[in-house]
Amino acid sequence: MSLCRMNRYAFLLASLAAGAASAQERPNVIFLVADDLGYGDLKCYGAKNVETPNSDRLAAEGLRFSQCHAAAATSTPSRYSLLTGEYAWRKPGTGVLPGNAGMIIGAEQYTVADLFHDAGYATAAIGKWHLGLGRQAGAQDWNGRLDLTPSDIGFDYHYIQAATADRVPCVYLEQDTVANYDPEAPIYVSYSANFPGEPTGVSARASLRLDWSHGHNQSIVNGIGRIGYMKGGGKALWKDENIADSIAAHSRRFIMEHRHEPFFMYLCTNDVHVPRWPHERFRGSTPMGLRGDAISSFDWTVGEVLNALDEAGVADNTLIILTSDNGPVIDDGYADRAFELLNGHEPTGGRRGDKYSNFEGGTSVPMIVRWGARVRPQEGENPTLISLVDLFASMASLLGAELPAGAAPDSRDMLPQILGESRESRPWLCELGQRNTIAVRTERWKYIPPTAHDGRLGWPATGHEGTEIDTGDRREAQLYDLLADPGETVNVASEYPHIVSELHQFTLR
Ligand code: NG6
Ligand code: CA
Repeated sequence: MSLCRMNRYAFLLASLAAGAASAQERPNVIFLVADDLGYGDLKCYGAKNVETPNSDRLAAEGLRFSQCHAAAATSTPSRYSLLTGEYAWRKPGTGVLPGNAGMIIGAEQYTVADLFHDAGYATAAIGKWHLGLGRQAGAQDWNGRLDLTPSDIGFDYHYIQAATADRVPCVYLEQDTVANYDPEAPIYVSYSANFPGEPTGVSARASLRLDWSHGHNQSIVNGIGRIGYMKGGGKALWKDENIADSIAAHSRRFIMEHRHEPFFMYLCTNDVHVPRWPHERFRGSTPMGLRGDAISSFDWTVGEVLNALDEAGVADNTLIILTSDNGPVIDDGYADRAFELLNGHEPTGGRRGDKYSNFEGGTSVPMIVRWGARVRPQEGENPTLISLVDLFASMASLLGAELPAGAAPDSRDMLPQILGESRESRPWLCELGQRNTIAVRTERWKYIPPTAHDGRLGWPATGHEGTEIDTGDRREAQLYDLLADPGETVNVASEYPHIVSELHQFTLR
């Protein structure tokens, strides 16, 4: 008997034991996960220069958390933790993946999608994936059927981008094969060598419609340089300006098709990751250029989901959790003038550090929760400290399901907090930086252990002072008293050695 099937019985037994309470707690659930959207990027979180009416409406109708953290400051480990309930640093090979990586979640692992699936939900993964595909890196047959996909870890349906929009292959995968496959243009992918005769962002730089500032100069797709090499694709290649529309359309369809049964949708937008190339109708919607316009595009997607729920008549019985996979980055390798055009906007809401960083800006993310009348709207921010790794155990609690032994080891049941019934913070949580350093947060303290390197990653190449990526790594231990010093400016490690040693234990692997 498969683990999934066994768990279905465990679920049924647990539901019987829980009695009537769980019978009603079967809302549809949507995790709406933005990419690289910062804590300060939505208007309801204080963003300047951009209107985000749909996200703001969601917040007004529910809860807006101010101390939610992604488990990592980059996508792959953050998403790995969200779907498995396990900190990514427990598993080697979970750093930012190339587009031809094998899938890093094994079929035998129990995911949050398995949890919903076993509870009788229809499940879907739509949008950015970035957790690898296939059993073996580099061995995928992009012209045939992939042999390890979201289908193997609890998702009934998927329509995904393999990795990121800046990585090849630039096609969608739907139900284990390339969507809209073009037999005239077979797809080949390599992360080591170009295909003979194919132009690159170096050889044909003058032809690019969006120049690169760092990396992103290998294959050219739609006039934009990417990471990695690909050949072919033809009609299956995505058009960057239509990605938000494609993801929204498939999300809408999934909602409509499953409106008469409980569903779980893991909806991951491409916005606001690079290359930022929003549809023309969002262009100029902000004074911030492509990055700001990509936030408008993200918010439009939120609106599409809210409208679809209204049209399907299921809005009141749908629990939506809107968040982001990691903190924001201003220049992430394309010359999109994001820095020059900020016009006073602060993507991290003033928190120190960006995406990649162990400082708070690296993992601080918005979290908005709405669930009809079940979650009573709260004015202002909800300061409960919570990690996205906690969503898994919290959803198990929602469903009254018992997890198989060993599943979601790092996830805590924070359901009362997510529903606004408790404001008890998580006692501590881990924040994984780009260089694999594990920082630790409590309500008051932030601890970053000493590492062998300092924090400069050495890009971008914009030449603007203050825009280098700083991972927060230092050779000495760092301790910040966030209540007195939310900007992490004064290292008080030497004044509080007992706090340092107490928190250091959580950084041991
Ligand atoms: C970096 C890329 C960056 C982005 C990131 C992953 C360069 C210079 N930078 O290596 O553009 O793709 O990886 O982002 O290539 S994430 O949000 O998916 O983790
Ligand atoms: Ca990301």
